[in-house]
Amino acid sequence: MPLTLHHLGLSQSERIIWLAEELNLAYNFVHHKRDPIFAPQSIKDLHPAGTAPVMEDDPSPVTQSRIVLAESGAIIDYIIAVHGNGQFAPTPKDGETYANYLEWYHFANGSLQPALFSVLMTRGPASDPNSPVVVRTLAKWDQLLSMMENRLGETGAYLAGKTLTAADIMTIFTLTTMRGFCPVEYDGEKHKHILAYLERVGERPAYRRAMEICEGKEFVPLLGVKAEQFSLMKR
Ligand SMILES: N[C@@H](CCC(=O)N[C@@H](CS)C(=O)NCC(=O)O)C(=O)O
Repeated sequence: MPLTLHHLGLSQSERIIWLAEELNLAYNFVHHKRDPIFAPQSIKDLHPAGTAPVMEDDPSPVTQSRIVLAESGAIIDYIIAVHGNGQFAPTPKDGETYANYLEWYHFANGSLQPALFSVLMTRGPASDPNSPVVVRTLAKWDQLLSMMENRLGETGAYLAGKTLTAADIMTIFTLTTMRGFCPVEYDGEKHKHILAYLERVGERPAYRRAMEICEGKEFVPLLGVKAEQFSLMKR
């Protein structure tokens, strides 16, 4: 089995396992435990980025030798192109869906994830909730959620259109597991399309399998209005 997918517990590498399960790929799964909240040496040994996900393809059909990749977007593009027959990545022949796909695919790590990360970095227990930085970062997060809410209201399904694409696979971590690090709530009315979207994703067998592979049977994906902070953040 040439493909090895490295997952760091409770992290954005869940995206890659979800994609592999949607594609029904054969792969080796390696779980790395956080140490205590950051990446352990075993991840740093794989790639200078020192972050998860990391993918190894050995031998890669592209180079006939070992390829090691970090960065969710790069790994997703590689797997879809090399092992996935182009599935979940619309192309120009898909018309408007292609344009929407590109925008939302890049929105995930270009805007949404940095926005919630900024909330995490600025809104600590000791921070003043009225400080301009805290207010601004939360306002940015709210604005991006509204944008996504409108889009999901338009499609009634997924971000690029009626079917799942890699744009959704990139996005869901920020809307779910990331909230275990930085609890933000959704509003049942204001975010009703986002909540319906999370429910839709939560019903996908491949998503459920991926979450169980990544975090174990007991883990409950953070798909609802509220999210409890992970215990590893309360040390
Ligand atoms: N842009 C990168 C971000 C990767 C990243 O920051 N991963 C986090 C997990 S969510 C990580 O490995 N953190 C551990 C650390 O930085 O020590 C990607 O999409 O792969």
